[in-house]
Amino acid sequence: SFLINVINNPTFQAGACYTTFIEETPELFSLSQSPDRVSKILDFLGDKIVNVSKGEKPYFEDRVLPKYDETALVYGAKDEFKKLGAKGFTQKILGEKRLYVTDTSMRDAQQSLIATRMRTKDIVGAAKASNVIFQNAFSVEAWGGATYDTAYRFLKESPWKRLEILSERMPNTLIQMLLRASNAVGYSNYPDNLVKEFIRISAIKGVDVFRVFDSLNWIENMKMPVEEALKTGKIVEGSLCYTGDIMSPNEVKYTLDYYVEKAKELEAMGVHILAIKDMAGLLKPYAAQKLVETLKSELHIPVHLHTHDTTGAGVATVLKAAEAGVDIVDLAIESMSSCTSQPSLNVVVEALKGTERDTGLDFEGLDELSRYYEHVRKVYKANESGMVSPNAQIYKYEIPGGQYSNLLAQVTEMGSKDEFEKIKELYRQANILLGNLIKVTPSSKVVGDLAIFMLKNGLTKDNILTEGASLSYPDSVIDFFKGMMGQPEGGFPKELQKIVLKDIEPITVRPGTLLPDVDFEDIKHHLREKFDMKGFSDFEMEQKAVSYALYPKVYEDYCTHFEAYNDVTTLESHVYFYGLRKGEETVLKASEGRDILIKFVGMSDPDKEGYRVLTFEVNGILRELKVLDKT
Ligand code: 3PY
Ligand code: ZN
Repeated sequence: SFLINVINNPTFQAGACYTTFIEETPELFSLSQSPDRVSKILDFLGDKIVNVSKGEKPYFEDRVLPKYDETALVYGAKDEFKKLGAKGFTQKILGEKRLYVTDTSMRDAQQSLIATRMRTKDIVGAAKASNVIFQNAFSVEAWGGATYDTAYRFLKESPWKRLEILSERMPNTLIQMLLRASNAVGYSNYPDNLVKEFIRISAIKGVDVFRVFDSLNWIENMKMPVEEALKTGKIVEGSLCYTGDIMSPNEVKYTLDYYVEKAKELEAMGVHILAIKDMAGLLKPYAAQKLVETLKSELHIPVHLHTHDTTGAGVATVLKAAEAGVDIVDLAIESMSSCTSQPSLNVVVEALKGTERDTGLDFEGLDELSRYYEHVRKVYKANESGMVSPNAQIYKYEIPGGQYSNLLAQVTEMGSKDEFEKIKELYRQANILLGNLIKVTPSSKVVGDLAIFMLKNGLTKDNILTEGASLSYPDSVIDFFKGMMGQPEGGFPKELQKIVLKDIEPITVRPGTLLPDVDFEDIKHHLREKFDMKGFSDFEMEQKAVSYALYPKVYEDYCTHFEAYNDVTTLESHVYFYGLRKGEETVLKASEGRDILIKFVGMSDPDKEGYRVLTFEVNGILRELKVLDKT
């Protein structure tokens, strides 16, 4: 009957099985790979070989999974949470001297360093070791933010599946996600019933800690998602985004009082933890000390600090916050840390050894994880931002970690890389024009889009109200001024609002109250009509409907890709991105201990129509494939 279960499993039927999963549980498998699956994978490889990266394919060594003590009896934060509940566990943290740590390597670090391109295979490769190594930590941030969208869009894999595997492999670890309040894991406000459904399913699939933030710190927008997350029984962090400089005598908007007042509102809402989300790395060490000291004296819940190391002051900020009594800090494994990412976990752990804020984490284990990620990161070289040293200019420009590299890429794509200095200055000006905003996804996109628009149209903050009066503005800027992201602190700048909106009337209520509910039954029907969705459970269809509702086109493209090429997640990452080099082999794991060995033998020149003939060996038997050269 066990066998029947496996055979009837829709994921299995679709051929979607992780190599690593199979490697470790060979007893589950007793079916041969279908010939259809092999052909589809050959099509996929053929296209990559011919149409990606002309010339020599880069060479990458195979990964070696991080070692850990497989016999260790693990008792982690998740066990404590299960015993004490969300409130009990978080209140217990308040009484402890130990500095708790969240490892962000699987989410924000890779989002900020390599454009969120890390594939599930590489992420879950670190999971079992992380579960042991982080048993004295608070959590591992592994989901949400940009990971949801990029999984489907660029990696052609399901973010739900990633979450499922992570929770299987990290049973003692709290898995944390970043939720953009009513924007969920997207870039604009979604209908309430969609946000609720997303939260409900995320909790079931394995999210243990929800960090909720709003891109304008508009508490009104955070209420519904916070309440929904609280209903799941999981841990809920209310997060305030940090901008400006509380130590500056010129700071009149984002002052210490501003943060304290908002923090109290979140505490009153019932969140278990208050998070300070310093997404651009603007929180200077002495500001951190002051902010944390003050929040600690005003609140009765733990304070969790999130910062980025863009300026290079990240470790100092974390240590000052630790001195001031912060309860939990976000850090990234060394080889995934610094610059636009989080400060280094390894160095903070060492720095606090023997002090009363000792994290209780073991350096050797962290070092092992660092070597693993260092190796894996090489495959994603093409997505590195190119930022190699810290940048204190960020204090002036206030560009979030994840956006910095994105903006650079956008400007490079426009063929004006030399204008990056100009763009940064225009970003600063756009922020002033928009009324000095909190800048974080998606409000940061509004500022970035306006800056690029200004560059393209020769506008500055001094001439936009005249020269820019008759232009049509980017959608994100229009949406913002319409009030579709919420209400910014201090209101909208009226003159620019009029120019951007022309005759459109802005709203002043929470956008979610105006958006019509999503019809999930209708979506499921649509998906069943369009794609082969036989054999999925009701719950699986609910996940798919949510994915479609959040990202209709991206999700459909993913389904189309799946039908054309089948499951590509089992391929090694360098093979997924670049195909095979001449003579290179890859193994498709199959049942009965029978692996399928695919070797790329060579290819012909293109014929008159542009087709090349590729020769493969599949388990030693020659197979030819015609592939259109689109380059
Ligand atoms: C996200 O929303 O993805 C972020 O990381 C914001 O800082
Ligand atoms: Zn961040």
